[in-house]
Amino acid sequence: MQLFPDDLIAKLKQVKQLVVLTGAGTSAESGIPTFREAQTGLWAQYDPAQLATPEAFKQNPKLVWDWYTWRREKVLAAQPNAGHLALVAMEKYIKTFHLVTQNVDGLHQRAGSENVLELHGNITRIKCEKRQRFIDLSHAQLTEYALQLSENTPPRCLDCNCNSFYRPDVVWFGESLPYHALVTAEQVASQCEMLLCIGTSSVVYPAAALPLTAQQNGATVVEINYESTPLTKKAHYFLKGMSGEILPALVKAVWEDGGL
Ligand code: BJW
Repeated sequence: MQLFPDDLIAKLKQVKQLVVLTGAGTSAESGIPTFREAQTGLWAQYDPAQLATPEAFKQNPKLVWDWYTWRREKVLAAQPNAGHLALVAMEKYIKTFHLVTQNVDGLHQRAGSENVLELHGNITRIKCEKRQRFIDLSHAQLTEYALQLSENTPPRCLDCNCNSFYRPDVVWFGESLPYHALVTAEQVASQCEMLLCIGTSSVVYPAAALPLTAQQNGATVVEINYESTPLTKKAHYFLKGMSGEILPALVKAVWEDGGL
């Protein structure tokens, strides 16, 4: 049985404004490899931080496209895990709840979370390089594009005749984050009473600054991770372990055992 500090339980029972920031570790128990863990199979020889750049796509569009196609297939085959579902439950118990994610897999939304801000885009969408026409590859539209997608890698834009490549609708290193998501995330982080930072290495900015923004504005910062990160020493609480185990236990301990 998981035991949590009594004062943390008491704070969570009272909290009215909560921000949750998630990273790749949140989806690890759904079978999606985290960003920085060793790649497998065909991709073992590549460094993800080298592939997730505009320069890599310019230099070798097929290689980068194929990597994202491989990862997209894993995402579409995956199911939300107990950690995702616990966050759906948590949202119901808290008056103002914002879920900010660095993940591109859409699993929070598929689990049923409603208030999700995606900081780094979504791997199930593609967009053309020039005019940013978006296509959602997880839906029926795919049929229309399937032939072309399979013939050319990467395919070129069909919609606006710009003839540029389609690329994944994700944020690569050196690119700006989606304006609305970032501004809203910074705003809610600066106004919240508590921020939970879950399953992220806390090294990629500006996302890694959100817990610090929250803390500077008086919020309690709780980190959930099975390893320590640059945030660990600064956080008020460090809950060491797997998010798919800790989150359901936390929801049970705070809202489902002791009542509100
Ligand atoms: C578990 C678990 C389980 C496992 N339970 N835990 C300030 C200082 C220094 C540099 C910069 C700065 N500001 C900007 C920069 C540059 C750069 C940056 O941050 N670089 C640093 C790496 C040095 N940032 C940018 O370029 C950003 N753009 C930007 O700021 O524009 C303006 C600008 C540009 C240039 C200079 C200055 C300003 C854009 C960042 C975009 C990041 N994109 C990626 C790829 C997305 C597409 C894709 O997926 O391919 O986003 S990179 C990658 O990292 C991905 C992730 O969302 C992100 C974070 O990864 P995350 O979630 O932390 O995953 P992992 O794998 O690293 O860690 C997993 C963690 O989970 C580990 O801790 C495990 O222990 C844990 N874990 N299983 C609990 N079951």
